[in-house]
Amino acid sequence: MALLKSTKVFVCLGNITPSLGVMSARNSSWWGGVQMGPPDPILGVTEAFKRDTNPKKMNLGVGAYRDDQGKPFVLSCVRKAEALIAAKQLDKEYLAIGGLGEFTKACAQLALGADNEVLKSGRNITVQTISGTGSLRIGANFLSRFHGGSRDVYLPKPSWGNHTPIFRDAGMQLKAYRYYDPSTCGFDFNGALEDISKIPEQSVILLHACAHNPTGVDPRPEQWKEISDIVKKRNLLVFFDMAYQGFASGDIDRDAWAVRYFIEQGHNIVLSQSFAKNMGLYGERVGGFSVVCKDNEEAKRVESQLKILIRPIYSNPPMNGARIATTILNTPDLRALWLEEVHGMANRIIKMREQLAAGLKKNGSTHNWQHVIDQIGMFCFTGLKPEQVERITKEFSVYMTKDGRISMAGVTSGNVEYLAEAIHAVSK
Ligand code: PLA
Repeated sequence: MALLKSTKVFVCLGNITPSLGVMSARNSSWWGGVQMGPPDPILGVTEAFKRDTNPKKMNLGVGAYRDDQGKPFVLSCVRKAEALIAAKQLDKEYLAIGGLGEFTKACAQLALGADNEVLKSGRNITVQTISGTGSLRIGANFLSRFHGGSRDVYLPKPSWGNHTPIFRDAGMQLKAYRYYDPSTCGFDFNGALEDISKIPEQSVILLHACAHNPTGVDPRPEQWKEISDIVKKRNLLVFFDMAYQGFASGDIDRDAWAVRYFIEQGHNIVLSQSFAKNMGLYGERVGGFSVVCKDNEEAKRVESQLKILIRPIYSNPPMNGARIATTILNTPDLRALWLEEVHGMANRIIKMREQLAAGLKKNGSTHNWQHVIDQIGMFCFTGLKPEQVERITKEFSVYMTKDGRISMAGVTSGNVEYLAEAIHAVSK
């Protein structure tokens, strides 16, 4: 009945205004040439998961932390910060184009360390961005517009799936350097050094600061040192993506080591930060983009152009998440609680890695699963082949990206045994 009614209205409207061309506009099409696109390789997995009715289903696609009951986790420090903010009855005026000043200051301090010379001499500019993705895109746009050297950006092979469209849509040319060695499920250090040593001077190189996505494989400090040397020799512009500070080791300073080391070595890096994972602020979209400059005067000029870039895209960033992050970073007891909670999340993931590897062994798997334990951060690059991924999804309702990456943050003590059984069944 309702349907009939609305059809009537529809027809009626069409008939009332034929002279305005409504009928002909309806019959023709503006978008006939638009082809159906594929689902997103990561977020599309969640869509498929939601359609599945199997009560045992597991979503190990997107990297979103779950507690040991498999529930989305809001950190206590976030809840407390929200209460403090609510009590202040703050206004909702627009933020500045570059975001909340207190936030950008605290954000840069978190990455670089509060006593970093760069901050003391004011030779960085940090703007608030729409989480890590927005930061990467503002950075990519900035490079595309102002990096005189080259439009080439070298990504590790493999890299986070969204890096390619972010840089491509900003007009950069995508290139790659070797990073992962499937035969060892580890870092291809020699391959990386060899490839980086051949990158044309003044190109851009993207480095994952810690907890490399999707492989979970990070260089060791002594390897970072050699990478820094080669990058310097090749005169490359370093773009650090730090989306997981705290998630690799549970220690925010330790996870920022590579970024700080590169700066110490004189690299004037650009840096993307996200608070999605380490504060669990996924949907609040809190992030920062920093450019380390030669001096304060250069930083001022860069700032002016970042503002000119941002203004026609989203004018200025949203304030709520930035207020939450700032309150946590700048309130000593909340900051201490946050550090504890980050540690707790990282530790739970490490425990799940151990239990998964043990479960695989218990099921009689003869493969070497040491990499499940050794890999770092949110993800495990299982080594499952696309056809095995297809089977595990079809037969066990275990959802993951096609490359065999699983989000360890979605594994719990309640489902780790089921996961081990499922992986063993498709890989034996
Ligand atoms: N950089 C890397 C390396 C990432 O893995 C992600 C998120 C981001 C940046 C951006 O995150 P943000 O915009 O939410 O701050 N990667 C997720 C989510 C966790 C995603 O794909 O959007 C992933 O599952 O890979």
